[in-house]
Amino acid sequence: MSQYIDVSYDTKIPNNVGLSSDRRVLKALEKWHPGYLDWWKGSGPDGFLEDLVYLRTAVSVDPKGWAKFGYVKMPEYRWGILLAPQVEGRVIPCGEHYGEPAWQEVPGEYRAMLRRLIVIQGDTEPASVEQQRFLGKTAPSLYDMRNLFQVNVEEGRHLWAMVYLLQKYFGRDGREEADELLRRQSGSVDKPRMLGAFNEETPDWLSFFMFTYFTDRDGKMQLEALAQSGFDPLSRSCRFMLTEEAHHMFVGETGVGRTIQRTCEAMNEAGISDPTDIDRIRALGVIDLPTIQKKLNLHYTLSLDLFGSEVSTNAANAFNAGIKGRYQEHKIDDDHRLLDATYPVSEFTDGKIVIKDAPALTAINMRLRDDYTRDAAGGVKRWNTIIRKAGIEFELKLPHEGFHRQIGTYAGAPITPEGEVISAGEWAARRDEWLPSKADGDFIASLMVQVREPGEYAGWIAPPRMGIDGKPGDFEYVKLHDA
Ligand code: BYC
Ligand code: FE
Ligand code: FE
Repeated sequence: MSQYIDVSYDTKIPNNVGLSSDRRVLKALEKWHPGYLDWWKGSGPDGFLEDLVYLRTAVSVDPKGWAKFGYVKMPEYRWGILLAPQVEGRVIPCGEHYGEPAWQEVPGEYRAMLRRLIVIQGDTEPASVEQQRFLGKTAPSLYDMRNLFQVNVEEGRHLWAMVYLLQKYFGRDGREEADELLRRQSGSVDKPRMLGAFNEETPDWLSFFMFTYFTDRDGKMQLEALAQSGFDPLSRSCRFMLTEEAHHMFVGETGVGRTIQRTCEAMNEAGISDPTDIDRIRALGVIDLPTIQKKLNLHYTLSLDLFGSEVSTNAANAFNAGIKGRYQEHKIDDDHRLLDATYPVSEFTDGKIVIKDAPALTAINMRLRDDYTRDAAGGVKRWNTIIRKAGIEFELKLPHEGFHRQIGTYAGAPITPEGEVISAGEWAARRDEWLPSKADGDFIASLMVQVREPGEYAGWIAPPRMGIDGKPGDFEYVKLHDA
């Protein structure tokens, strides 16, 4: 089979999968496309259909130089089907088929499991766009607005990636699932999105940055695990999606970092050294560090829930089938079958937190979550460096894994961010110490105003250190049609 590196533009849908000679799938995608555009117009960025946005579009799947930048109206963005190049001689990296050639077609016995994972992955992508629908109206700069829209069009492309797999490999029920992906809606009562965190609101820009830092990072970990799939088309899709994911987490990390930076600067300018002097700090028009910690607590814990239960037969089955691997499976030095191995898992029983050894095969979710927590800790360290350099005494922390959980062993357990088990009554009474309250939300909302002069930034956030694509500070990242 030939390798497709460059993207072909000979059909309406850019691709490197030879779509022009695959009439059946091309027709299915062309049939799905208008519904996608309707969804984008009705559920995507609200009020920005006519504006020119400086976006990158993939023109190659070569890790060097795959992107081209230019002004595009979002509904005209060229969403494409892009797979990372096929690896010659790739084998199934885990489970009972370990070492057998990777599947190029759906293995019949795992069809339902595979379809379910692809549908769940696909469901999160449009969900995040829906959650972020109204943020353009309060963008703190054109630079940030552009980054939001870049993330949005790429999540749209991730939906295309999963829809392609469904339509190409799953026939009629794949096409039905592809249609359903446009019917569910984030936060809907009748037809909600499938996973908890994707039905929550992203009400303001600090939430957006926390979401892209913490929840897109769940995306990264899940994509890493699916990139290890023995079903090669899924592996190749996810490998390419990961190259885009890096930018989403960059937006999150730098967004939170710039928010912290501005708060620290404002405190220093005003001679306030106590980070808990919240009223005086808020009067400066910046977000106090304790409130930033609360937002962190919320988005981190919602994201932990996305890993499923610590002990899971679903996860064991997927691993054993060779459908979903572990993070960096190929770098792990073990038998890749986990026949006798154990892994420490947390358990909340009789009001106590205990760590037990469980069969490693059933602890796949817990292990991926642990990898996630390590990965997420890096940025928190860098945020703390910003605070320390400003000479302010405050440290952001990832809360305990048992705090504010809705899935798994800790679901509903009254545990503090420090990991202390308390009574349910005390937890409820102290909730607002740890998670954003209505008043916190109202305050943050009061700072959210759209800034649309090139090179200018809202008062609560510092400018970025560098532009996108090497552009100067006053670059007009979005040309607003009503400007
Ligand atoms: N909410 O055995 P269990 C991204 C369900 S993010 C609601 O504990 P399993 C992105 C579960 O479905 C990455 N339900 O867990 C980020 C099951 O229900 P059924 C998305 C939940 O199955 C930002 C039952 O509980 N990709 O890409 O091992 C922007 C028992 O499940 C939740 C993936 O997630 C929850 N949080 O693991 C844009 C990868 N958790 O089937 C995009 C594909 C569990 O018994 N998905 N349940 O009715 C998976 O690998 C797995 O489905 C999960 C759950 C890891 C999500
Ligand atoms: Fe995505
Ligand atoms: Fe993402």
